[in-house]
Amino acid sequence: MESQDSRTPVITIGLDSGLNFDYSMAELAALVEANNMISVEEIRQSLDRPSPATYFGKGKVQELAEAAIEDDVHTIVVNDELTPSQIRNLEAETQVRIMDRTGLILEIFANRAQSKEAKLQVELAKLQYQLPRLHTSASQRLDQQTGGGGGGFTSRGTGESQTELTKRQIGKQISHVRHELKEIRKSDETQRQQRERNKIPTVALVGYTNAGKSTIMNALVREFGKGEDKQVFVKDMLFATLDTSVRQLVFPDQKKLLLSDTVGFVSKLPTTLVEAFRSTLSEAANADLLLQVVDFSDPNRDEMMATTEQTLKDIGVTDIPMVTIYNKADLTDVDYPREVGDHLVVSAKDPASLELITKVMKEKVFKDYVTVDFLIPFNDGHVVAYLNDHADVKSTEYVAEGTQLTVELSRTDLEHFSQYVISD
Ligand SMILES: Nc1nc2c(ncn2[C@@H]2O[C@H](COP(=O)(O)OP(=O)(O)OP(=O)(O)O)[C@@H](O)[C@H]2O)c(=O)[nH]1
Ligand SMILES: [Mg+2]
Repeated sequence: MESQDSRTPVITIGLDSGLNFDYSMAELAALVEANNMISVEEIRQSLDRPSPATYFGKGKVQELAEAAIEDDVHTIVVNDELTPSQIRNLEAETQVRIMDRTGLILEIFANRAQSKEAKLQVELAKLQYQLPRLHTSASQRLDQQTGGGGGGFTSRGTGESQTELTKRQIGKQISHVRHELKEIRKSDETQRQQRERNKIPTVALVGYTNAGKSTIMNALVREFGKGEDKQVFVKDMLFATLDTSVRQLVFPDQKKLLLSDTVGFVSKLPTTLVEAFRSTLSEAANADLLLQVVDFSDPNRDEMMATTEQTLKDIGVTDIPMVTIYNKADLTDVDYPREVGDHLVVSAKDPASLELITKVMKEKVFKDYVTVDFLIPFNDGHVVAYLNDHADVKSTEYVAEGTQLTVELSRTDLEHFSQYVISD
């Protein structure tokens, strides 16, 4: 028997401004559940433009206040980012806590963050969200003070300097967090530069949250991860992954690439979060190839793809080649695995699908690899050793002048060893 629902009941409400509204409200309900809450009533209003003071129209706010009493809820979740004064006014009218979409996503991220870096990034986003909102609580305090009959000017003065003080404290905290993040990232940056030098191609998994990115990553690492088979966290929930993981894959033909998995997207991802996670997301920005993973079984997959594309644009990723992976095909009745142009239809739980993903990924990433014949004098035996370790040696023959090899290798390696190429 299921014990009593431990989730906090809330009312969800959104303004229907036309575009993708059903999707947006369904997404809000999922976000609410990801935060251990449950929507017991969904209210909608059609308005062309939100009211500057209360976001919703007067009648709707009244309805909301009554619904809160009737449903006995203490929190109302609004499907948009509100201004500080809208939150304050709505709270005054409804007498319950108003949580906007940004506040909700920040709370989920705060609960999910595991690593030090993720925690600091969420902290930074929260502080930046709070900063312009400080005035609200401070002036509220001020109102209360004045209302309590305190001497007008004096308490106003105190209230204001308090706000200033808190703002300064938050400002200090922000620079402190930034500093700590910078320290942590120094080593990341060194690693990235090292990779740049080694010219190992990188592939980044991107896409909507819960699409199956980490599942694909784990499966590929299990197969091709050389001594780096550390698995990443997979769970059927929103924002399971908040940290970027990078793993090296080495294929049987010696070709190597770096695969990275990172935070999933959701529509209207708060700008403070995108800002704070920019460095984590830069793994995608620096990739040679993006694999966009889509939950093919989700009726909202088109909107989810649009969300992913918009978020990529927001973080400045515009011209990286991309392969779309329609995942979770096992939950649909379409055939898989299939390759249709730049699209793959697969299931991360199916070995043949993983083979197809690997094949396509390699074709794209190693497309400028070339096959050449080398003649390497016996004195330069170290070159033969290097090529055997780092390139796909297709044939080896010993002739009078040295070792003759047919090798498939990257252009960087070719430049290195161009002196040994047999020209005909
Ligand atoms: N049936 C089925 N389930 C899948 C498939 N791929 C992933 N899943 C499940 O979907 C859920 C989410 O998978 P994850 O790999 O954590 O998704 P993600 O894209 O990394 O999600 P975030 O880290 O939240 O962005 C898990 O419960 C997986 O087991 C698939 O091809 N078929
Ligand atoms: Mg994940």
